[in-house]
Amino acid sequence: MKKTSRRNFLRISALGAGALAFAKPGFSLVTDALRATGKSDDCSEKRFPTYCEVCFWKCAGWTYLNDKGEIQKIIGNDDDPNCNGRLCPRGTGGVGQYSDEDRLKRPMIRTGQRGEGEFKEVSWDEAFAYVSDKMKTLKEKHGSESLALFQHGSGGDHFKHLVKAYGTKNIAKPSFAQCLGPREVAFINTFGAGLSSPEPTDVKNTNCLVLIGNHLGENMHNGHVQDMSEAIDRGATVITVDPRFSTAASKSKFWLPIKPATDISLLLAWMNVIITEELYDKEYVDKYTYGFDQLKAHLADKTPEWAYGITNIDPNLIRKSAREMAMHAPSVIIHPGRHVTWYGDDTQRVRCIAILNAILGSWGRRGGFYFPESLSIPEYPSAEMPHVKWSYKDIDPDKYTLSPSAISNQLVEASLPTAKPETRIHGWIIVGTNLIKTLPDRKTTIEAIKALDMLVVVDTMPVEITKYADVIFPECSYLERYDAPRNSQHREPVIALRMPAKQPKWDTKPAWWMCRELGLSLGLDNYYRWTNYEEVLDWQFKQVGSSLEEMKVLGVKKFPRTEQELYIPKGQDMWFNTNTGKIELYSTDLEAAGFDPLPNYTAHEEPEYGFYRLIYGRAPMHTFGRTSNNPNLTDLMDENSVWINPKVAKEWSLKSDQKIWLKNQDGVVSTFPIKVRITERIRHDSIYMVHGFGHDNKKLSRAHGKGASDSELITNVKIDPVMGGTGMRSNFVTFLTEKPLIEEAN
Ligand SMILES: Nc1nc2c(c(=O)[nH]1)N[C@H]1C(S)=C(S)[C@@H](COP(=O)(O)OP(=O)(O)OC[C@H]3O[C@@H](n4cnc5c(=O)[nH]c(N)nc54)[C@H](O)[C@@H]3O)O[C@H]1N2
Ligand SMILES: Nc1nc2c(c(=O)[nH]1)N[C@H]1C(S)=C(S)[C@@H](COP(=O)(O)OP(=O)(O)OC[C@H]3O[C@@H](n4cnc5c(=O)[nH]c(N)nc54)[C@H](O)[C@@H]3O)O[C@H]1N2
Ligand code: SF4
Ligand SMILES: [Mo]
Repeated sequence: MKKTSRRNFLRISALGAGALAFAKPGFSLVTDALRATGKSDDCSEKRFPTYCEVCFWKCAGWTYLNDKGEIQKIIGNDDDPNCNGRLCPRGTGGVGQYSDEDRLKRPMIRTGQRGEGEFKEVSWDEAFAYVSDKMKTLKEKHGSESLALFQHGSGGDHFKHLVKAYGTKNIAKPSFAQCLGPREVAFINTFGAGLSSPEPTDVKNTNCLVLIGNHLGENMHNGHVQDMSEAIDRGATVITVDPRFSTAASKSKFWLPIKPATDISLLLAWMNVIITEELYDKEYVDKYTYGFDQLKAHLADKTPEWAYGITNIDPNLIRKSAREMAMHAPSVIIHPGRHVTWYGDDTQRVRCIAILNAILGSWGRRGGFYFPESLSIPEYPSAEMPHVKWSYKDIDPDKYTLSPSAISNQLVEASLPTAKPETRIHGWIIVGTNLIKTLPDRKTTIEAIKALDMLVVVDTMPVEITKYADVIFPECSYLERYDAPRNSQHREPVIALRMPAKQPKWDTKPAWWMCRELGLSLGLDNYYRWTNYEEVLDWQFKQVGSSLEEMKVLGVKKFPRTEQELYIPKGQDMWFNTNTGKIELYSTDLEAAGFDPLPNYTAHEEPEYGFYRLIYGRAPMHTFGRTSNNPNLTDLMDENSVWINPKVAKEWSLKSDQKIWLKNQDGVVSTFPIKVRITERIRHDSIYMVHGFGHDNKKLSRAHGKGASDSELITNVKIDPVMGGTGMRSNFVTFLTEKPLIEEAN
């Protein structure tokens, strides 16, 4: 990157970051910063379409080369509704994912023990020979089903095809059971439809946005942050429920600093107010919903006074905020959140959110939720996938029957030596997910890894999980490769192309290439009836009325809607994909599966004296651990800090910027110290830190040892009985002001 443009980038993005985190008035600063980062002032350079891989919002953009043929910048594609031509600071900093000198450079085979991080560099041929040999043995010894794929991000699509062709359906993403799984299950069991991504929340048109532990603005879901900023500018109300005074809270009419783990009680009380004061949408409820009478009876005693004792929220504030959302209905969004695996009763909490939206009539209404559409892009022709003898559904057939996806933590448990032999997993391929930091209960993950016959890791960086790999496949960055078409659901269907702007550096390769080569060496030729991925893309684009050539010029293409209206037309009869054909306030499926058909509040564990609840979240300039070594983004934020309430800091005589260690309820001590940030913005019973720091791979020259890892302190996991997700917020920490003895740590 040229010096001048790098300086420019830093100036602009620093403004973005500052505005996001700290600015008081004028949320539009955020928009300005985004606008500034995305501005193209010179179109003479060569540009190549891409979509961003820095987070899962997948904004479409252009990678620009300068006169010397070097990557100069990435800017948003004006036609993309995910970003409206403006990338967030992380997306602009995506160049750093390419330029990072610490990247994995060549295939490697392990020489030391798993976890030690000792490897030798090998050729791709050697790496493929090694892995195909292991995969053949695995199949002979335990069956192809004993292979599991853990994947997140674009590379996962290519590996999914490969492992299905090999003969397994044990494929999981941490973005289900560690992220949005409970939300999808709750919405499917209420409205007959999940939300997926980008969520069809009509933020652009809303008059009232209610954020419950969903910190849009720090959670930088680009298009929605822009929409929220504009909504605030035109006077929309924001209501935030968060034990922390988040950026969103600072823009809110009402901030409800809830006692953590008590949200269900608040949600029930809100519904109690809305029903007893008859503020709900009667016509909508009568016409479209099932179970209103049961709901009303269920809520009769869930008064704001009852909730006050549980949540610490003043009953008047509960009433006022409930009336406010009802006043704007149906142009109101009780936001379903995204990372919702908190306390183990998460499906039921999100059910409360779904029901509240339903009684306010916001589902299928302008300013509430719209009905998104996407294209159906056919798969490139290949042989039929082989039949599998068992899949993740057979691991524990009576459990999690309402879960639509594989559960990563369940696959980990099925890999333990104590697992049932009929459904035991013996080999893993991991693509684009750093399981050591991503899954809670690290001990179990490592125990499972140690028992595997094979572990292949496909990544771009030397991270925690790569240290455990038998073989590492170094993937090139997203700016150096083709991937599958991005097929986003939106107000209208929209597709985007990612193509390389540069040849892959060193000996790195795209995932599609790895999969084809490995597939051929496994004899799976019939699943790879093409030689170059361009053929696949061109064929796929042609099926939907475009072509690779056209997409190289456009980057993004929109298509007309064909299925239904964006919102429910007034008075129209509707059929919802549930047992009753109605929006189920009372869930017949949950009842049949033995769960509460209407959500109930149950109390959760509390911290012991001297301990504080560990809560975590996002910083606007980073995505989890995947950017913590990015040279552009570490310039903006290179470590996390621990937010501590002044009262607590005083009790412990802690000073700002002092480095301390955190120790959890099970005696686990953070490997690295973390800086103290004393702030009123966090409740006295909790501490807060940004997830993704505290890397322990020494090969990360910028990120190693910077800040602390929340993940290693999350040892108490609350499994959601409905869908198997991992509740991660029932962990408590205390402070150590001196470096603990090694024996004491972990
Ligand atoms: N403690 C704690 N745990 C959490 C969360 C939390 O907030 N706190 N959040 C949860 C949520 S919401 C989610 S969605 C998951 C996310 O979990 P992950 O997706 O595992 O998140 P990352 O830590 O970003 O790990 C991504 C890995 O992909 C690699 N990578 C980046 N780009 C590429 C690429 O182009 N190709 C390949 N092959 N690899 C690439 C990175 O180097 C990194 O090792 O984590 C969950 N786990
Ligand atoms: N910049 C940036 N943006 C991102 C990501 C990123 O890594 N970086 N990751 C993306 C991904 S994959 C996801 S899933 C989303 C996640 O984004 P969100 O869905 O917003 O989830 P979290 O980041 O977990 O949100 C944490 C918030 O919940 C609050 N909280 C903690 N405990 C409680 C509680 O008991 N009750 C309530 N009401 N609030 C509580 C915390 O104080 C914090 O403000 O962000 C996405 N956007
Ligand atoms: S929100 Fe930011 S990081 Fe995520 S895809 Fe868009 S530009 Fe990239
Ligand atoms: Mo997530």
